[in-house]
Amino acid sequence: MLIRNPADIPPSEITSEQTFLNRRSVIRALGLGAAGSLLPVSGRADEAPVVEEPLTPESIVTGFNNFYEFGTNKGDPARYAHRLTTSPWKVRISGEAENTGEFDFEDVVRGFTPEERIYRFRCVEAWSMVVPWLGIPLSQVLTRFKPTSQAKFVEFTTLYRPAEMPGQKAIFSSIDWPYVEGLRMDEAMHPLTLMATGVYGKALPNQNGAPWRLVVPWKYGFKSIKSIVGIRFSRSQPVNTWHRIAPGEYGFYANVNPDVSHPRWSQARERRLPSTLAEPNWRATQPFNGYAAEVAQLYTSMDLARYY
Ligand SMILES: Nc1nc2c(c(=O)[nH]1)N[C@H]1C(S)=C(S)[C@@H](COP(=O)(O)O)O[C@H]1N2
Ligand SMILES: [Mo]
Repeated sequence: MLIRNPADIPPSEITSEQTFLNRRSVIRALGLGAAGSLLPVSGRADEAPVVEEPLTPESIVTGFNNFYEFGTNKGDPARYAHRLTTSPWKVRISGEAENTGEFDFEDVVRGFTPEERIYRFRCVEAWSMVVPWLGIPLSQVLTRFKPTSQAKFVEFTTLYRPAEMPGQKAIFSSIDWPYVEGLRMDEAMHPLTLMATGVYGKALPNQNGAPWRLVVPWKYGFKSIKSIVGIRFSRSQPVNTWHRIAPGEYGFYANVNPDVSHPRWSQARERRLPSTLAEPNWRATQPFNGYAAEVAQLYTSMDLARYY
C-alpha cells in the first residue's frame, strides 16, 4: 500500500487560510519584515549557520505532523499524541560502546543545556518549514556512552506501545513497528546533528516526538526519528523503516537533493508552510537543504550516487 503521496495531501491540510493570516499578523506585531522575523538566538553553536527566513508559525510546527504511530493524517499526531506517557522514559543503549544498558532519560540528558537551533526542515513529500528547535548536539549525547572504534553506524528506535499509539494497532498499517532510523557515525557526530528536546522555547510536544527526537537538517524529514527509546552502535548499516517499506523509493542516506527525483514526484521544489491554494509558496529546493557548505565533505561521489 502506498501511504505517502504529496498529491493526496489536501491544501486544507497544508494550512488553513486562518493560520496564514495569523502568521502575517504575528510578523506585523513583531514589527518585522519577512526577511527579519527571526527569534533571538541564544547559545547557538558557532558551527550552526543562521537561517535568515521567517519561522514557520508554532501552530503549524505543532499541528501539521508526520508521526505514523498516531495515524497517517497530518492532524492525527496533534489529536492523539496527548495520550502518550513520556515519564518515566527509559532509553536502552546497546552495541559497540563501553557504557551500555538501560538508563532513565533524565540521567541521559543530565548536565546538558539545550541550545536553540533554527533549521530548515524538508520533508520528502516536498513541503518544508523553518523550525526553532531546542536541543543537544547528538555528538555530546553519544560520547557519554563511549562508542568503541567498532561503531560505524548508530541505529535509533522509537517507542513501541500500541495501547497509546493507535497507528501501531491499525490492521492496515504497512509499517513494521517500531520505527527505526540510522546514521553513519560521522553523520551522527556532525555538529549540525541535534537531539531535540524542545521547540519554540518549550519542551517538545508529544506530536513532535517527546521527550526527544533526532533532527538532521540536511536530510529528508523521515530521518529525524521521534520519541527515541533505543540507541544501538553497530558495525553494519541499519535498515531504516522507510527503506524497508519501499526500497525503490527511500534509501539510507536520504540527503536532500533537488536533482534526484523521487520515483513518483520531483524534488526540485518545495512548498514552504504555510502553503495555501491561493499562495502555495513554492521555492527551489537546495542541495543538502542549504547545508552543503557544512556537510558536503562527509560524502564521496559514491555516497551521493546512493543518495536515495
Ligand atoms: N517515530 C517516527 N518518527 C518520525 C516519523 C514517524 O512517522 N514516526 N515521521 C518522520 C517524518 S516523514 C517527518 S517529515 C518528521 C516530521 O516531524 P514534525 O512532525 O516534527 O514536523 O518526523 C519524522 N520522524
Ligand atoms: Mo517526511
